[in-house]
Amino acid sequence: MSTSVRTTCAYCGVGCGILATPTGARSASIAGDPDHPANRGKLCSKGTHLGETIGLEGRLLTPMIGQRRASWDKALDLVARRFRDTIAQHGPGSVAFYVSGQLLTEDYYVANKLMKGFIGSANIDTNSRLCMASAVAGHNRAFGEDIVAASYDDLDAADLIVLVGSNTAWCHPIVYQRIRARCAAGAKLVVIDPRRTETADEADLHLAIRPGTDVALMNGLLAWCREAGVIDDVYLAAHVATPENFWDRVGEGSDLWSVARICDVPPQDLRRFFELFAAHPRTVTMFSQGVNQSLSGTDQVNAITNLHLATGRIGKPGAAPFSITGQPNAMGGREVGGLASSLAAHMDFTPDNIARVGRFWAAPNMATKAGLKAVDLFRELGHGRIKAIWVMATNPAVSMPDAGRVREALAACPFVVVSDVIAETDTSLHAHVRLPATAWGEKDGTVTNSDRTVSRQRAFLPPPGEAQPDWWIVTQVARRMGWKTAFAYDRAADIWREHCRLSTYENGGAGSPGGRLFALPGHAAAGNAAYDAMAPFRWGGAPFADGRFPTADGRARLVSVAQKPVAAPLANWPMTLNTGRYRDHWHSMTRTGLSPKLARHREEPLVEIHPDDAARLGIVDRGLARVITPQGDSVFRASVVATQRAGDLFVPIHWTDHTARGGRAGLLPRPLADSVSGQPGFKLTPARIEPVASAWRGFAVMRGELATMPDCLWATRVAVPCGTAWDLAGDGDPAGLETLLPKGQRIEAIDAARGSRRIAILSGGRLAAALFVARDGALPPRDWLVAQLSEAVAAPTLLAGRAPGVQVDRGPIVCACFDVGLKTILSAIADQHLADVAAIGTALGAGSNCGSCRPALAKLLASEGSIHAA
Ligand SMILES: Nc1nc2c(c(=O)[nH]1)N[C@H]1C(S)=C(S)[C@@H](COP(=O)(O)OP(=O)(O)OC[C@H]3O[C@@H](n4cnc5c(=O)[nH]c(N)nc54)[C@H](O)[C@@H]3O)O[C@H]1N2
Ligand SMILES: Nc1nc2c(c(=O)[nH]1)N[C@H]1C(S)=C(S)[C@@H](COP(=O)(O)OP(=O)(O)OC[C@H]3O[C@@H](n4cnc5c(=O)[nH]c(N)nc54)[C@H](O)[C@@H]3O)O[C@H]1N2
Ligand code: SF4
Ligand SMILES: [Mo]
Repeated sequence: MSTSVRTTCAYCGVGCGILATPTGARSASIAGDPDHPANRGKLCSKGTHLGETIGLEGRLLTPMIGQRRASWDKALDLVARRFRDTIAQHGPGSVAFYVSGQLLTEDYYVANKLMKGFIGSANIDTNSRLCMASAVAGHNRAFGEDIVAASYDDLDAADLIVLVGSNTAWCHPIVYQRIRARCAAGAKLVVIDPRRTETADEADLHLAIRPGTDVALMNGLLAWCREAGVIDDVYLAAHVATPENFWDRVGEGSDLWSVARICDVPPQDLRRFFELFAAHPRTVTMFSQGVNQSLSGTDQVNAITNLHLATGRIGKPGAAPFSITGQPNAMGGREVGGLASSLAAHMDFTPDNIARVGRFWAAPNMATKAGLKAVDLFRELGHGRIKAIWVMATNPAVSMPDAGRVREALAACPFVVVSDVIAETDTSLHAHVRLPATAWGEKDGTVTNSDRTVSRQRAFLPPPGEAQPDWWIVTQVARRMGWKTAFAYDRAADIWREHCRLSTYENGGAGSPGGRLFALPGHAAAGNAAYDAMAPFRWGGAPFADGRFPTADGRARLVSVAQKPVAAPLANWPMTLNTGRYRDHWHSMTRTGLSPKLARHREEPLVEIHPDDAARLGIVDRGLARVITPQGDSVFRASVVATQRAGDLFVPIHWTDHTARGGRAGLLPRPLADSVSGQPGFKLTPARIEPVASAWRGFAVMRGELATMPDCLWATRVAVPCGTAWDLAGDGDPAGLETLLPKGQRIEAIDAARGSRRIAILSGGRLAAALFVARDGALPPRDWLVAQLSEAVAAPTLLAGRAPGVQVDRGPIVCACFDVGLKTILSAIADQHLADVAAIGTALGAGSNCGSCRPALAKLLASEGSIHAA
């Protein structure tokens, strides 16, 4: 019998502990680790279904040079040689690494060391630039070091939780459950988000502010606190440096009425927020991408830190600003210094730090200044000044702003290396060399979550094919570039120990010259067995409890920030485009796209639009619409919803050229970034939208994958049990699609009058594929045909698209764990008089496992309740 392995979830920065029990060569059962402090046994829908994503489908299993398999020796030699030659010819600034918060700390450490200490450039940036850079810069400005001031325990002690620009219910579901538990005990929840998300739905107060007006809101609150006597003058005098004229600047235009006008929220709601804030000293303000991903991101972060410092709500239980991180190891990346703007171990590029790190590494070529930040890095790539780039564990062709230009830049770059676990991504299409990395479940190392808790990711599956850990790949290249002893690690634990030693090296702690709070004392001495057995631990304890900050004078800083003028809508670009995440998908879907269960929550990329805008522009719900910005355009399916503000659009970031013909959010944002942090403003892009008519609609279902992306207006893929399903629409003749179908016995029904064509391909008596196309739009639901893919003998009614007899349409899936559809839930609520989420759980199972759908169930209950009350 297999024993369980304790590891950490592959997805978000909540950092939930997992017990993985192998059940076969490539399968495992997944459960929450009851002993992990981040989740105490719970998992959300994504974590729960990790077991569905550990097969070998789509994996890169051998090194590839171009389209040919290569030995590791050949591939590594080639990478080392091309980097060495490029550096010799054009200098260290002509090469770059673009890495990721999905690397483990050990991987990250060696990549950073190689670039900044040995190649001699700081051109290593990470996708955390797109994610956390504004929080890092804001922390540095306010506290003197990138310190997350809170822990999850603070949520348990808070009386008011303010979520700013964070769809926590979808993106950090287990933290959200903790917040809900605290609210059940009486804490208040305020959500500040232009969209009425499921997170906002359950809040005591939702402020649907005009996008990009967070500074005005927070400054308004600060000014109001001053009037209301909520400022902690004693704390300020003892622990905080206040710039000259700070209060005058906060006061400018910050009266309640002006702020309500700028933020476009009802003054009474604003007042209620201010009063809630005043009444609850134990406030946690948690923020993520609605704050960070802005051209004013750093100012927005500091508008929040200002509030907490000025009211003394920091360093006390239940009171802190809390930057919640996105990726599983976004924090570990910050700790090793993986951003181009930091050096290593929370040190920046001062001469003392450069000398110190150089001494520690015995480095021959220390970088002497910050490197190129992601947006600049890809711009320089496009200009031909970066001549070799190595991309690890990220998909910039999808996730960078202005991704169309990023693709062109990658295509033109003389030497592109991609380390990934997946063979074909939108980025690796441009790679000269592809290196197969071990994936979650196969790799071994550490990650740090949002609240500074370090946990082990442990292997519970053997590495498939020739895949190798990222740290191994990097050190092999470093050795081949000539730095054998500096990269002579045998195992991840060797790197961990060195990372811990650097964290305490010449580090007298906060307040001492060169001192920093980030330190991992005691861990450098851990032997291999201790590393393997390492229990989760949080570094930094409860920061700032003593009122001392890691600045030269030990004081925190208030930072003067002012709201940028809100631009009037532009003639050609009257709308603002917001981008973000779905509950059950992760980024470019290389993992979640494999799970039929996770696919069901949102099967297609939708553009959400307010009903007034839709009516004015002739856009209909479930019709197609093209979103256009100065950068590019992409087609989405329209979702007309009152949860959007009028004038705003929202699209998800998850679809790629491998999963859709449209739905490409990355093509749309501008390559503009916050001037302090370099983080792109993904949440606000001037845009317009227009309806798209199609001559026909259709779908395909098949065992396995389509050979190529259908060449039509709209095609989106979803994983289904035993295969894939495609939603299709187009102009012209749909007949071309038939060539995509597999070979086999073909049956078909054509109704020329109605323009409908139904084809099924049978193989060995089983359904292999079906293609249904209709000009009049009438198509049967595809669920039954999908189910036929799993049947040993195909039903005789294939071309009817349904079983003989009664049909049950479950509607879109709400609960991914128990596969319960919207229509099933609505009829159970009505028929069985279900009154609360728990009753739905008892009746249908929905919501009783991971809990990710509980906010959606609550919303359904509320809407049903209002229907019955009416
Ligand atoms: N399901 C799922 N979970 C994830 C991920 C995933 O891909 N899928 N990714 C992980 C990663 S890497 C990250 S970074 C996190 C991100 O987690 P979140 O930050 O919660 O997610 P987003 O959907 O990007 O954006 C959050 C919200 O910001 C709002 N917003 C937009 N503009 C503004 C504004 O001007 N002001 C304010 N106050 N709000 C605004 C958006 O409407 C959106 O609802 O999620 C992590 N968790
Ligand atoms: N428009 C818009 N764009 C955004 C955002 C937004 O809100 N709006 N959000 C931004 C944010 S916050 C983020 S974090 C980024 C995320 O964007 P990306 O980092 O580009 O997204 P992923 O799909 O997670 O890419 C991870 C890649 O690493 C591979 N991989 C997984 N595990 C490993 C491993 O162990 N080793 C190696 N070598 N490879 C591995 C996966 O197969 C995948 O190809 O997107 C950013 N882009
Ligand atoms: S909240 Fe969900 S996705 Fe995030 S770490 Fe926990 S189980 Fe994984
Ligand atoms: Mo992120």
